[in-house]
Amino acid sequence: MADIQSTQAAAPAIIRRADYRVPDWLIPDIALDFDLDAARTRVWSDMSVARNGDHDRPLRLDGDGLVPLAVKVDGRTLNETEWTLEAGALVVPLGGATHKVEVLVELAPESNSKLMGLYASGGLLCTQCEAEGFRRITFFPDRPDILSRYSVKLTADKARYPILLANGDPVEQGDLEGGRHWALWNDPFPKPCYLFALVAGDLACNADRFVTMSGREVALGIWVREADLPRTDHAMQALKNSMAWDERVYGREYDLDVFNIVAVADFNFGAMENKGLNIFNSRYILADPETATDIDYDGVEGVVAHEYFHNWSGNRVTCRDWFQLSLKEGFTVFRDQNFSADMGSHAVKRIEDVRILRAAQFQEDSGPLAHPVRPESYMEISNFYTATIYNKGAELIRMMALMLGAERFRAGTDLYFDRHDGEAATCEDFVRAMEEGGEIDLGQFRRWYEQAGTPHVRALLSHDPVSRTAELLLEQSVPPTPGQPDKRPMAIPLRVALYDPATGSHHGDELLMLTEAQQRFTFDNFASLPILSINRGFSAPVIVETNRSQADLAFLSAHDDDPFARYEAMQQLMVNVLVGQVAGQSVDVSAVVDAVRNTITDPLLDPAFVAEAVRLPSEAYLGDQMKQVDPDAIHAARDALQTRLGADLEPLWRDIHARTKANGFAVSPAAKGARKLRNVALLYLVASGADDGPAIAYGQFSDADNMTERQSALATLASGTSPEREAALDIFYNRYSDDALTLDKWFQTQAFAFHPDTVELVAELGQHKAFTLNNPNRVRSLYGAFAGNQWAFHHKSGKGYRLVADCIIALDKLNPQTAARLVPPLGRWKRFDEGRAALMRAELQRILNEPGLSKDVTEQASKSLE
Ligand code: 0A1
Ligand code: ZN
Repeated sequence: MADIQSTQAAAPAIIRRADYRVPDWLIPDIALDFDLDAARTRVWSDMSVARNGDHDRPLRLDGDGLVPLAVKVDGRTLNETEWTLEAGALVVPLGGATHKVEVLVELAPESNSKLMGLYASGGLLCTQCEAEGFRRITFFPDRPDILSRYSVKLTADKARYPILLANGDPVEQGDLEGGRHWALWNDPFPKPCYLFALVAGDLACNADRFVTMSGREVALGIWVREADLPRTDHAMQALKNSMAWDERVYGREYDLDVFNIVAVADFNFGAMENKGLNIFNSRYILADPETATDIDYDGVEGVVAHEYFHNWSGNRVTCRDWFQLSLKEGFTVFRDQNFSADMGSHAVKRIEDVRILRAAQFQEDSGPLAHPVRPESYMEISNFYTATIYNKGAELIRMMALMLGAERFRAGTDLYFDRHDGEAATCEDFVRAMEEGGEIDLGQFRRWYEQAGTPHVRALLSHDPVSRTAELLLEQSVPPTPGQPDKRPMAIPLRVALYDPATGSHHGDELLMLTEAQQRFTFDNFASLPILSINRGFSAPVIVETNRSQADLAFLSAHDDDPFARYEAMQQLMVNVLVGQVAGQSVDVSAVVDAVRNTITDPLLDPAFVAEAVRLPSEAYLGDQMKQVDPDAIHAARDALQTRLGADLEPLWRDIHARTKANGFAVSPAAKGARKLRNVALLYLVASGADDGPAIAYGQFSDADNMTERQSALATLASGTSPEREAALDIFYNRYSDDALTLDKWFQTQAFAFHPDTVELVAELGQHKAFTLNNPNRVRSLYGAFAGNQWAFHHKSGKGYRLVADCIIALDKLNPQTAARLVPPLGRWKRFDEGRAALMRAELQRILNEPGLSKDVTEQASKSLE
């Protein structure tokens, strides 16, 4: 008994939204003095503290792994009986209304493998504070509703750390004896501590400038290792475009005199919007044709924009508590999505975003980790940086924008920014600003923030020849999710058009508001049953089931004037065939072949759209359409359809592949579209089984002047067993073994490959000399990619599960945040057969049995077992 107790840690505490209380103490000002060194950094903090309200509670400063070396109140050093440490926090009883409190701590950045707080990465020292990393730097009330003015002094060895950066504007700098130097930074805007940042290191700068709409000049800097400087131009252009876009579209101007971005190699997420000093995972800054794909270029543009846009949606108006995370993240994703659409193609961007939503968020919403956009509770907030908070959150904003229309939506956002500037706000504040600014009632709409789960909408269209009317019956239901067995009807905005088969055109695009469990809508003047185009533009994040025939879908795939609906019709056509085949039905494949032929031979279509439309739905998406996922049958059916499309249309693919070869490299939307289509053509050409397929792929791999075509050719070869496969992988490795970001692609491509031995190959790659658990990008490239490869990960032996669980257990000791993000694929056991489900559960249990397991992984694994 005693043994069991000693190995089982207490269950982590649950934090609840309902428990929110205003802070006991405010910190209007803080001065931080860092004496920086990788092995031993001293942090002196000097805070003005002010009692908030009438109470006698002590000052409680959060801390994580810190020991106070000195504590002073109003200039007097306290002895050790005058403060206590409670669960890591420093508790100091104080008598007055305001005090000056000083604390000294010491840190060891080079041994901080969690990458939270102050840590070392490739010779740099940098910070990550969101969500609760500031408490690993100094004692402080680490909650986003405490806004303080920061003044930060950095001192360090000048040769090793010639550049010293912090938030805000630079004030002064100077040299010291012993080869040391210092810099002082001041941020005039009160901010929550999660936006604090510093960077020290040997960095080179891509310097530029931006003149704001009121004529102020802002100095822009992108700081990287000297050798990476040539790879920063795309990020700089994206930054300037973002600044101009936010002025034009939202009337939001930048507010400091400098805006700095630093790229670091070791980073848990994509990037961080620290005030005036964004810190990025280098994969979202560095891009050149030799090493970055078009997806990477778009990622850089989108993430640079995202972090920049946070300056208003997140920094100037921040979150009251972490349950409001989607207030800043959902809105900012919506903003970056629209920015990227404006920079390229709206149609293609929408298709890409919906694909991501379905792959990540719909899966989350239908599994054990489902939670509302505004959650009610958590154990570890880092686990809530999810597709639901980000991507579904963005869909909520999009629906409001659609219901309000552009002008009233802008009135709503203006009101929101004006009313809450300098405040820590809530999702409710945002909705209220939309209601008042946009003059609309969002009463029922608020359920989108409360209820988890993806709504299902059944749409049945019928026709009455006597009255010449069409009737659309809509029924909605929201499936039960953890803690929410019963759901109420949602307010669902559905864009709909009815195509008249006689004329081939529709009678106008309408916005229907579905608010009841069941609702009927009638449409006049139809001589015969029209064809339903529904959820156009993906106007609501729902799953729509219709009674449309394959012929209707074929019609829409050729004629729908809404590009998303046209794409969707094509995908549904393919889904019906593939799901039918997996279920053992005999289905007519020719409708798909014809639709693909029509699409690739339509000269009026944008090649990027064509490429999206003719790609087969992913294996995971097909799994989502089935009651129980059968990974092997799905793989076999999809592979067979790919082969059939390849073979039946082989001359067309050959022609497209030859014709889309560019003369020189460009990153324009047109050039990117051509490459996208070229890569799809190559895929089908190889899938066709044509003898020269692998040689053509190898030719593209060797001749390409850009990574988009090279990696795509490599991926196509990696999914086969031709001799060209090994040759290309070796060449790729040797060419890029010194370039971490590009080497990640080598790992990722193999982990994603449809190869019979992928599990064994991934196991070997985990032992490769270039593999390390210390770099999150490398871990995600191998194990993250592998867990997304449905066919390989769900190998019925369970060896794929074991591999990922082993990684989670090992990684948890170093970096719990990144380890926890690998858990969700194991939690989908309810969707699989009993054998697989048992194996997945066993791995989750094995993880939970690990002594000393982090709160992060404990939360994800225990919820996944429920
Ligand atoms: N706010 C950032 C995301 C982010 C969250 C936590 C982090 O800690 C490891 C890092 C970044 C964004 O939305 O970009
Ligand atoms: Zn964000």
